[in-house]
Order: sequence, then structure tokens, then C-alpha cells
Amino acid sequence: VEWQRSGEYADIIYETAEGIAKITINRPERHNAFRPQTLFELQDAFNAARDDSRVGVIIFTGAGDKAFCSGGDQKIRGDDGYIGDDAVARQGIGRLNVLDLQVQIRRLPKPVICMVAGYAIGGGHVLHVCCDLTVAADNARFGQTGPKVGSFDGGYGSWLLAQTVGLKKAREIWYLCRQYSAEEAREMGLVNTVVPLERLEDETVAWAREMLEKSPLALRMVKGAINTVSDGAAGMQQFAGDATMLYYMSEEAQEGREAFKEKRRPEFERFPRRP
Ligand code: 2NE
Repeated sequence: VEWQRSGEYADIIYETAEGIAKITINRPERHNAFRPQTLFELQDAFNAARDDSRVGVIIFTGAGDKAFCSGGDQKIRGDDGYIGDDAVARQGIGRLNVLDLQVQIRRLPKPVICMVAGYAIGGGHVLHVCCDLTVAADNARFGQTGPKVGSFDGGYGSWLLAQTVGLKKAREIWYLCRQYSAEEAREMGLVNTVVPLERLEDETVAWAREMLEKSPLALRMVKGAINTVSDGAAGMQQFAGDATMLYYMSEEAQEGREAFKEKRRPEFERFPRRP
């Protein structure tokens, strides 16, 4: 794949090719741990991928083969969150803006594949849980560390994980803070497939290409439908928005718009009252 790089980022890399956007956390010296700036940049890149109508699938990964992401950067963790170098941080206030990224991945109406080589751990593990699919290299290691390092994720990191692997397993993962191999993760339904490290990108791209052959609207609706159950009112709101979008695309809705502009009575009687 001939990736085309774009955007001005310090902590991430944004690339596109053949209808695929690849977003890479680029802090390998810290096992791709994130700081507030990393997350602002990721949010910007995911927005770019959402807005680009040529992009149908997003691959989310980490630089190098040691880690996808090791969660929040513990070296810049303050007493109330992660301290960056923005104006808020200068007031001594920390951030937990990874939560905004989790929501963004869930809401993004295109499939997001997490491509994991090495560690997906702590807040990095939660990010993979939030992605639609995970393709793991055979050297991948999965796990939560929160209760070991003085943290936890009681949102998607807990209940979406429980929905993915079951309640007992989710408790084990959080209470014991063990690490699991790629094969163990596959057996518990935490990842979709495991491939040799050297084939990781090729296999992930193949999964992306397979989805790109499918109807974009159908994929959008299925993602929304699956998330609706677990996202409650917010999931319903997104799904309802998609229903409005589809309605706008109908002749019936367009007749309402045209009639308003032409200052005439809308001719809705020509549309069937569907059973
Ligand atoms: C990932 C793991 C198990 C890897 O161990 P190992 O032995 O293979 O590598 P090492 O030497 O620990 O790590 C390599 C370098 O990366 C840094 C390390 O400190 C080391 O650099 P030096 O100190 O030698 O210069 N590094 C790795 N992870 C880092 C991190 N998260 N922050 C800053 N530097 C990091 C092992 O490295 C590990 O256990 N890492 C910590 C994982 C962790 O606990 N993450 C935070 C969980 S809490 C969280 O993410 C979170 C949340 O729960 C809720 C909201 C928001 C965030």
C-alpha cells in the first residue's frame, strides 16, 4: 500500500490510501503511551477520516512492533489527570481526554480496525476494546493495569469489555491485572484474528479492503445498530440521526423542502402509506 501522509502532527501519523485511513500513535519510546496532545491530535485525525468521503475504513495502530498503546503516560500524570503543556495544564489542571476519543471512535460511522503489535495495555487496551474490530500480531499482549497503577476505567473499559468477553472474564481482567497472549485474546472473543507479526499490516489491509467492497450505508447502519444497545440514549440519538439522513435522501422528504421553497402545498399524497 502506498500511504500518503498528511497533517501536521507531533505525536501521531495520519496516512491514507485506497479508501483507507491509517492513524498511528507515534511515541514508541514510551510504548505509545498517550498524553493530552496525543489525544487532541488523534481526535483531529479521526475527524479528518470521518469527513473524507473517500475514506471507508480506518486502521488505528501504534508505531513499531513493541506496542499499540500502553495507555496514559504515567510520567506526566498529575494529581487529577494527565498534564500536557496547554493553557489548561498551565493552571495545574489535568485531563482525561482519552474518554472523548473513545466516544468519537464509537460514534464514527465507519468501521475502525485496531491493528495491534505488542502491548495493548491499560488505557490502550480500552481503546482497542472501543474499536469495531481488532487484528492482532502473534506478539500482541492484552490487559488492564489500572488497579495496579492507581487507575480504572469504569466506562467503556468496564462494561463494553464485559459485553465483549463476558462478566466473569471482564472481572478477572480488571481484578487480577494479568496479561493475555494474542491467542488467549482470540479465544475469549477479544480479537478477531491473530496473524504472524510480519503479515500484520497486509492482513489488516485485506480486512479493510473486504469491507470497502460492501455497502457503506449498510456498514454505517450496522455499526450504529450494534452500538445502540450499549450506548443507550446517546446510541439511539445517533441511530435516529441516521434515520433522518436516510429520510432526507427520499423523494418524499425532498417534496417537503421543494414545496416550502416554492411556497405551495406539498404533494405528499403521491407517496404510499407503507404497511
Ligand atoms: C507495557 C509494559 C508492560 C511493557 O513492559 P516492558 O518491560 O516491555 O517495557 P518497559 O521498560 O516497561 O517500557 C519501555 C519504556 O516505555 C515506558 C517505560 O517507562 C520505558 O521507558 P524508560 O522508563 O525505560 O525510559 N512506558 C511504558 N508504558 C508507559 C506508560 N504508560 N507511561 C509512560 N511511560 C511508559 C510496561 O511498560 C507497563 O506496564 N507500562 C505501563 C502500563 C500502564 O499502567 N498504563 C497506564 C494505565 S491507566 C490508563 O491508561 C488510563 C485509565 O486507566 C483511565 C483513564 C485514562 C488512562
